[in-house]
Amino acid sequence: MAGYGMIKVETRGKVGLITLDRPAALNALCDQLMTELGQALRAFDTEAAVGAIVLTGSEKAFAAGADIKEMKDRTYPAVHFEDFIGNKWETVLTIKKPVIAAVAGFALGGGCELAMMCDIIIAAETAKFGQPEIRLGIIPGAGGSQRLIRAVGKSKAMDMILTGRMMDAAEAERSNLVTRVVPAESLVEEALKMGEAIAAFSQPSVAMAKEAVNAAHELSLKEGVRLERRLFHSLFATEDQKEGMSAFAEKRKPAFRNA
Ligand code: CO8
Repeated sequence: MAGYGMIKVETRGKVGLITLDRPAALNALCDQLMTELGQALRAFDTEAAVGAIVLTGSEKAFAAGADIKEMKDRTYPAVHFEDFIGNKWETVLTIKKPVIAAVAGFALGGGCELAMMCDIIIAAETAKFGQPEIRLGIIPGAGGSQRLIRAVGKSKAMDMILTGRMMDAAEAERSNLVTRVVPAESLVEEALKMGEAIAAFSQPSVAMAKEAVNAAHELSLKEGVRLERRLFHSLFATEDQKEGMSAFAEKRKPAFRNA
């Protein structure tokens, strides 16, 4: 896939790898970068050979936030009527395949929010998370105030958002913001390994597992369980359910066909 200027895109085995690549601005998430990221995510989502996506940045920064210089002169009517942020920032939420954020260095403001919109966050020991918008006279605008509290609870979310301080990788792991912390040099390989393990399963079941878990953020327990039941039942219409269960009974490895 060619033609991108601020991201790098490659396929490793069954995993799509997107690397944010705007080093001069610590991967600040400007309009062009977010447009390219959305295009790459959508392309991987429709590529049959890809079963999971890893999103990463550089050693120094996953992303240091939305582009402050691009935002600074915007007026209230402009941001309101253009629906600033809007769909472009939320493309990652529409992706059916699992998206793993592999975070090293700064994940601040919109960068932290982008990581939280992914399905799983793996952090390097060097990772630093924060919602420093308060220091700029604004507040998080891409879901940070809502997603951070769901991950780390009210007191710590308030602490992060009201003081604008950063959280290191160890605190992020203790607080359940990330699933695990790994050495910086093996971050991308670990994320790719996780992606490869997920991609080996039947894609319909992976997509439905992702949908069911994410729905827990939005639905009541009763509605969530009802959705889970419907998704669970629907998987009995797939060949892969027959294959997975037959393979277990026959003591062999399943050969999933994503059908
Ligand atoms: N926007 C634009 N440029 C940035 C950003 C940013 N968020 N972060 C860093 N840069 C630029 C710097 O201006 C600098 O450029 P130059 O060399 O031209 O001066 C270059 O990147 C390197 O940065 P520093 O020299 O500052 O590097 P340091 O290692 O000294 O410091 C920090 C690293 C601590 C990460 C520091 O750069 C910093 O504090 N950055 C800003 C962090 C921040 O406030 N992020 C929140 C932004 S607001 C936001 O994300 C709101 C989200 C709302 C939703 C999205 C709506 C679109």
